[in-house]
Amino acid sequence: MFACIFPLRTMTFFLFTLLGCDASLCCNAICFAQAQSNSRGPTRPNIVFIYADDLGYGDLGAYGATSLKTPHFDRLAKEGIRFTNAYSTSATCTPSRYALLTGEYPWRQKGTGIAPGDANMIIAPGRATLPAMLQSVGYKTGVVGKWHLGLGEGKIDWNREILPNPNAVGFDESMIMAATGDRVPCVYVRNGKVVGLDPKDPISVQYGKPIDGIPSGKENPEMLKMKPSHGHDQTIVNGISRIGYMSGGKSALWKDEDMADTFTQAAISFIEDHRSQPFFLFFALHDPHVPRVPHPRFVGSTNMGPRGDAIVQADWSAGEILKTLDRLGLAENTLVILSSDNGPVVDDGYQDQAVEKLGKHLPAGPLRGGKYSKFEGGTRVPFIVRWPARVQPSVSDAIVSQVDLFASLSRLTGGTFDKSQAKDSQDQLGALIGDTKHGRESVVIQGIGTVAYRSGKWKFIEGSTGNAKNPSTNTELGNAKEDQLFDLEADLGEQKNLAGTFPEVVARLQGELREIRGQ
Ligand code: NG6
Ligand code: CA
Repeated sequence: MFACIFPLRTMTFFLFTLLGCDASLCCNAICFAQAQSNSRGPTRPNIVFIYADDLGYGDLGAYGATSLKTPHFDRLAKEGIRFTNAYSTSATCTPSRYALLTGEYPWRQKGTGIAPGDANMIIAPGRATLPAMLQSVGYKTGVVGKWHLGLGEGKIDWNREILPNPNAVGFDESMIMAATGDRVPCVYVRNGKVVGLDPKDPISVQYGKPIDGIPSGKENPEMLKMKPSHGHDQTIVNGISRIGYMSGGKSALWKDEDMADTFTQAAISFIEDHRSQPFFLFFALHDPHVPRVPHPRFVGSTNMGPRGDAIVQADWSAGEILKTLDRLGLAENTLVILSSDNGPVVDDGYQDQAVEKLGKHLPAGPLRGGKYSKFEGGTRVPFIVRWPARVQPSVSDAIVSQVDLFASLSRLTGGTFDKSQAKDSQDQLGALIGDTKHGRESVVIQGIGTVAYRSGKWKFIEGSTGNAKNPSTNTELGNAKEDQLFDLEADLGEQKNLAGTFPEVVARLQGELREIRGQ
């Protein structure tokens, strides 16, 4: 299939070059042309980004887990590059996704915190995005799964086409849930329209105020098959109470047990439909986010209860994608990236035995903290890159951030982007495909709201008045009154605060961070 596409593309690039173009486009064209002549085969790969939700650094066999088996994730690691110093920008979902798609650190923009289920589109249509950049160089782009970046404008009418939706920010196709599994509305939205909606049973959604006559976890706990441990006591859907209130839409409500099957099938269909052209699939799994309700065939696949079983289900979803690429003969020239939007959490609001059955398993592996945290467990995430046609299997300690995918994939595919918009995205293509073991010099990471900074081996967390622990999830948030400085090479678990011993390093990192933040 690439045989007929590449010559045409190459000609287009040379034409651009002849006619004159801006410096970055020329560079991209030249880089692309160089890549074209690489004897190792075609270079403009399909791209599949598999984004698990709340999957921790220690949750995969390839990263040391022994209490559960993740053969498909491990296969990716064996056939690709396993990164040990890769970061999501943030320790929660919405900001990490914002950064991934826009190439901008989320804390630069208001309104990028955890979005409610009725939030409006956070990424403005027309803004430079990773999928729009890929679209502009001929990729077919699709998002399947968890969106959590808002929809529509003003009060959303879930009974009509919702505009704007992901299709307005660079995706040709979208099959999503609006926010999270634990937030209403509990329906799928395909290309802006609620799937399976009966117009005679319209959907109403509201946050803050209950809807009269609709059962809630708070008022009707006897109706629940899984009880909340904190929060999550509002409208009941499928025997599980959620955050927010909704009524109507009975025929459109999802069944949590079938969600992984539904999304995985949609992802497979996208690949099948676009097998003969370059495509970009953003496959955003819901697992293992709460509520953890895996399909019955995965129940009991670990001794860890629903959290472990949901991880095995996530691994299965990834495996189905790999199988599809193999079946269609696309594996060789498809760049598959696996990562997670933030670190792990054990009790995130439901009584699902995650704490009781954790046993010896360490969801964040050797790292301190987890989801919501400025310690490494919050944002240092699994990150694997497989591209058989180009990438040699290895382990890389290069520092990379998900915010870098925009610039890096732009160089890879010959696309251009507005550096003033994607201002934090660094071209780390060399590190990502294993040409160098050297990545970023430094990276800013975000806990809940506030940020921390890593430069080389040093990690700096500025003193603050924030809570040391999230009392509900029991996560250490990384906050302390005094400044904290850790040597991550000697002390990966961030136990020994060296701020008093190396005040000059604290001062340097503080200055660098201020500069990056533009203060
Ligand atoms: C929190 C929820 C948590 C989860 C999180 C978002 C409560 C008490 N906790 O507010 O359960 O939904 O938001 O997670 O409501 S994320 O991975 O999408 O960022
Ligand atoms: Ca998440």
